[in-house]
Amino acid sequence: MKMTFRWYGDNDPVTLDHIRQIPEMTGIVSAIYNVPAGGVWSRESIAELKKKANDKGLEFEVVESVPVPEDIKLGNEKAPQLIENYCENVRRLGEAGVKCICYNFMPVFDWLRSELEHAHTDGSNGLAYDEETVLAMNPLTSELSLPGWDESYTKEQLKDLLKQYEELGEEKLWENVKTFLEAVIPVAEEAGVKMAIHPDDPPWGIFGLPRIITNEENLDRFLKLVDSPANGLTFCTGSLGADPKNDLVKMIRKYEGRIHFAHLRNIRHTGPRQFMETGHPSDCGSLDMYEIVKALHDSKFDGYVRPDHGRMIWGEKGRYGYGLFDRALGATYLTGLIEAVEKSSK
Ligand code: DNO
Repeated sequence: MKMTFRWYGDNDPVTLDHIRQIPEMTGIVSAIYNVPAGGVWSRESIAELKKKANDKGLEFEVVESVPVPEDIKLGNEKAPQLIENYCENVRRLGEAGVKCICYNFMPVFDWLRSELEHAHTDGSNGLAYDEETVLAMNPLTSELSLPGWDESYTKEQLKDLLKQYEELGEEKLWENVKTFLEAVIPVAEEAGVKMAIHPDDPPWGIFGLPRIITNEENLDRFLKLVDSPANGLTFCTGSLGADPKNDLVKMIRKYEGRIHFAHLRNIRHTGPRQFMETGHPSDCGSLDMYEIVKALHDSKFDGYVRPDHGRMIWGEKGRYGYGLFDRALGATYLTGLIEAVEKSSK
């Protein structure tokens, strides 16, 4: 397993110098951020990002994300050209030595939370989710804005998108993801790139939006749409684990060979459809991180791992979920778990 760290580029308050000093860190997970979803990334910008990482002794083998534009998910008349652009990005990234691309197929919103600075008893704070609060922010019926998304869309755009997806429905979304995979996976195979879809976060539908990458049954269906190792998963424990019905350890063992990237973080269930993000160690939350790492090890997972959302600790003010300190603690804890699991199974 290769330990990696997400880096948001030159505007990220977390620097490559910070990242390289975290023990056992092998590389960054990053993207080209100044091209809107659907655009083609220039070879120069990819090479420049790689060079920046390499100059600091870090690899650049994982991209998170090449975003999938809404037009592809909606399968409208713009989709074929945009899928072609997507394929071109996969080719270019493969040429530059990228081995894994993380992406998602979540309509409109990527992750959703009700609170970005939920206060913990130890004085730290982090992201939290409470279904009732989120539902009260339904863009169709309320003027409240969703934390983290208030600047991304106007109310009118949101309403329009929500309507389009309501008309689309879940089965059509499945068809559209199949069309996408049928075009992209052969290109990825040729480029030596593993595609790794990120689960929906949280893993259930909200505001009538269809969400399909949510549970074992749907992951089974997804992996069969195009049955190739290049069509794989980002196994995000915090996202899938938000639904206590998801048996993460069983799923990891089942998807041997199809998990290419693991986002390892803990959450604490605080009620039905209610959770908060905690420190990474098992005792901090509801997920057994030791069993998760052990299942990855037992299923011969040799892909990329990264700590995921961290809390804000020690007075840090940073990008929500992506500060330095708690993620660095998470990385170090995970490195310890990996060493223990590896040595005890020799
Ligand atoms: C949240 C992240 C997600 C992830 C995308 C992948 O913090 O894990 O935003 O990057 O869903 O496309």
